[in-house]
Amino acid sequence: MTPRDLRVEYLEAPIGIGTRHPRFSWIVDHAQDAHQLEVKSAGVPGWDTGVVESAETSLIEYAGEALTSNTAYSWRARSRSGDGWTAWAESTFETALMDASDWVAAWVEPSQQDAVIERWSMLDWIRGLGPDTPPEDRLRPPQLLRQSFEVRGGLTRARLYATARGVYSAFVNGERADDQVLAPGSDSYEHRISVQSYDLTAALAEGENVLGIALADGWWAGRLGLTGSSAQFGTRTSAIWQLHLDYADGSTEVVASGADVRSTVGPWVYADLFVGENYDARTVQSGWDRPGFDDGDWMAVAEVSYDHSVLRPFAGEPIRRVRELPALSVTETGNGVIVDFGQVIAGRVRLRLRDTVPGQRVVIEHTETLAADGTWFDNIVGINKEQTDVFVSAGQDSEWEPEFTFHGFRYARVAGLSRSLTADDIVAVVIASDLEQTGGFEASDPRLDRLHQNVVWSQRGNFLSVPTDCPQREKVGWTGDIQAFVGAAANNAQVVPFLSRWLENLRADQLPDGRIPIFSPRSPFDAAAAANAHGIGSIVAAAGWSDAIATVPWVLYERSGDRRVLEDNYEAMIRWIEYQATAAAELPSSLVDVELSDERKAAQALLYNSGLHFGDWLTPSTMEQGPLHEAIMIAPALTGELIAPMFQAQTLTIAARIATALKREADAAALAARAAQVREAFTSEYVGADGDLPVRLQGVYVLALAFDMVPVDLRPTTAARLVDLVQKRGDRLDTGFLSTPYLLDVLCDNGYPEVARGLLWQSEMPSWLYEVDHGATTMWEAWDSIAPDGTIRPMSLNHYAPGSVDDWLYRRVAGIRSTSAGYRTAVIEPDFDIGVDRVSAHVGTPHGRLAVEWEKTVDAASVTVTVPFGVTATLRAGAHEVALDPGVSTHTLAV
Ligand code: RAM
Repeated sequence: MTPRDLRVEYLEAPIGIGTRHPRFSWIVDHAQDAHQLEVKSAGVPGWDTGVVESAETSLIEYAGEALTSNTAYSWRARSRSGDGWTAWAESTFETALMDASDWVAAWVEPSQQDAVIERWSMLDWIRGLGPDTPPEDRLRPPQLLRQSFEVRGGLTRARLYATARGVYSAFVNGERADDQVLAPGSDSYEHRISVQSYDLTAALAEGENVLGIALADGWWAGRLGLTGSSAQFGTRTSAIWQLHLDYADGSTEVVASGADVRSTVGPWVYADLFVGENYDARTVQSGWDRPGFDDGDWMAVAEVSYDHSVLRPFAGEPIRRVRELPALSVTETGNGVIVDFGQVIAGRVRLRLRDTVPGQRVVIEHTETLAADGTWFDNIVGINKEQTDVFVSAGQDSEWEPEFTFHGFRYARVAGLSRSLTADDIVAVVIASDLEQTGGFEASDPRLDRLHQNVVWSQRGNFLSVPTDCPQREKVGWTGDIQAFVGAAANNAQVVPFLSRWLENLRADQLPDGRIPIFSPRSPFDAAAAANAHGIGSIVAAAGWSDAIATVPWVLYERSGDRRVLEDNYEAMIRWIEYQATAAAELPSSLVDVELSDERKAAQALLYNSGLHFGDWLTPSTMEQGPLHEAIMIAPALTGELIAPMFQAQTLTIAARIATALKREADAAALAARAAQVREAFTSEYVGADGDLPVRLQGVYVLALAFDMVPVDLRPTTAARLVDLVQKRGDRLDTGFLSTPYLLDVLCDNGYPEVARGLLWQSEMPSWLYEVDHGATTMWEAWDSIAPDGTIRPMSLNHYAPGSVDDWLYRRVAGIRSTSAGYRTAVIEPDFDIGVDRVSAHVGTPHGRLAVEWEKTVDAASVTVTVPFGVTATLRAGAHEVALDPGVSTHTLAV
């Protein structure tokens, strides 16, 4: 059997890769003892590894002659086992424009652009301020850009490289250039802008051809973040592209954006990621992106001399329409038609319009939940959070879907139609970064299945260009959220390319003093806003948020074995560590007026425990105390001082492990020694002789145990105190963003698996199944986003962070655990006492799918495991251990 699933940088036959050292992977269905790999391109000396005596099939790094830009390569691999060599398996890849010097094109800027600057502060948001004019008076229309060019006969290959300061869609000769949406995605545009690659060979014809670009504000100039301020990166949109044409006679041509490009305003009144889109079909100029169209009354563009060095070939999967959901119900109200799609998503609707008259205005609003009585309710408050689309009809039957916006919603309300809407007239279009879904979890309990599905949906809704907090209120790449969720995310999908690209942004956003910001991309506007704010708005870096620079790479490495993700982020995490060490000199506010012994001073000087942090954000019991904007400040105040040094120690430990993996032994030893010092200082300052901690909140105990902040001999009493806290809350959790990922593991690891199981099955608020029982279809931001009496908090219903429990379902309930990087070794250790009869789950490993299915009867359990070649797995149940052979095997165990 030949190698299968050939990948370059995780992708099948990618075009437009940007690395000079791509890695090659494949999967084999035998025990490989050697491999051989060849890479070739016309006219370039190839690379042949020769016979390599190695079982490795994953991420084998290219080490041939330097790859050149805009070049097609073919490669092949074969694998040897006891049965001899396989046949060769073949695939291809292509490079993008890898160097700034490859760019001859100019950035082109449509001239008719009124600057739209709306600046709001967090205080404005809290005070309920906002614009007092309608969006059509404040927002501006997207632009169309058009370039006509000639193609000769004998074209063999055409590749377009394009991007924008804004969001754009590319069209060729009247068709879309491909199926991606909202390109180039969100980036830290000051430092890097992703360039998309398109194969246009089949789309071009001999003679005149036309390239069209529709260009809107997007993340560059549109409204964004908590405050809904606009123009956070820049005020004017622009685009750049370069089309490379190869002919059969060996000649090449380049069509580049420049002064010959024409522009005009498009058929949109406005389009904004937050407010929504307003499209006036009466102003469509049909044929604008085809040859023969007269653009005589369009305007000349301006060339802008931006630096080409920010241009980076896009890596990973673009945003696409990943699925469509039918309407489950359509209900006429006196005030529009409410459509229920049955699922909270990120996306928009596609609507069929009939019997309209010219100028008829159809308005589509979006929300995640209705009020308890079924009436329309907007759960997202804030400035510019309208999530409302408008279609103005030209009087023709048509189908319409917005182009440059997306919303977080389950329900749409449509008003302004001339005939009643049927379910056939409308679908919800889900958009997301189109990651390969590699995992799955199912149990014989529908509530657990729903919980898992809710996590998957929140992951889908928030893996949209960058990992975001929520797809309707902020759409921001909060570091703490992904820090908490990365483990779960990595089971469900192939997240390495997506998160590696985001980490590149995060590193670009690192401050010169080493601080890793609380979200990325971070704009110049964000930096200025933090500098001018007081209190929570002034936070730039924070414990548990900034630590994403260590946690995310480490978890990715654990699951994928990808060392590059460690190498790339190592220096940045060390700089963050050094920042913490320097900031440790400052005393926490609780100690500034306290007389300290020399010993205590020395201990305090090691601890990063000053400054403002989000702490164990949204801890349930703290949220019960007062109005929302006051309640959210309680956990930061109570837990910041304790939690910051805990993350400091944990990040040092993770960095030490990373240094070991990178064979930086001296660093590893130094980092581990510093971690030990921090832990010792923490113990002497905060851990009582009886294992008690100064703040009696579950999350503080959970993190202290998870991060080894408590000396071994005190662990049992600390754990007992945690259990006591759980019981005092009526066997319910009381953990915030940072501690929830560790809660159930800590209980299991300290001898309280039955308490962990009880929390999983708890159905009273706050609990995971409370949400499920109350109709949740995604994970909620707060455990009480919808209270038992139906009261809805103005909070998001689509935040993946509390869905970190999904990782526990895979690791502890199904029992699949990677025990060395990239599942080289794995343990299968199901929890037969979890309270269900049957579980099946699988994850994608670098070696193929690792799956487990178990079923329990009264006193026995039957476990079927599918182990790919390349994974050495052990089945464990209590004291019982079985070494698993590759392939499928079934085991009956007494339990
Ligand atoms: C909220 C975000 C996010 C969280 C920050 C601290 O507004 O939604 O989830 O990380 O605040």
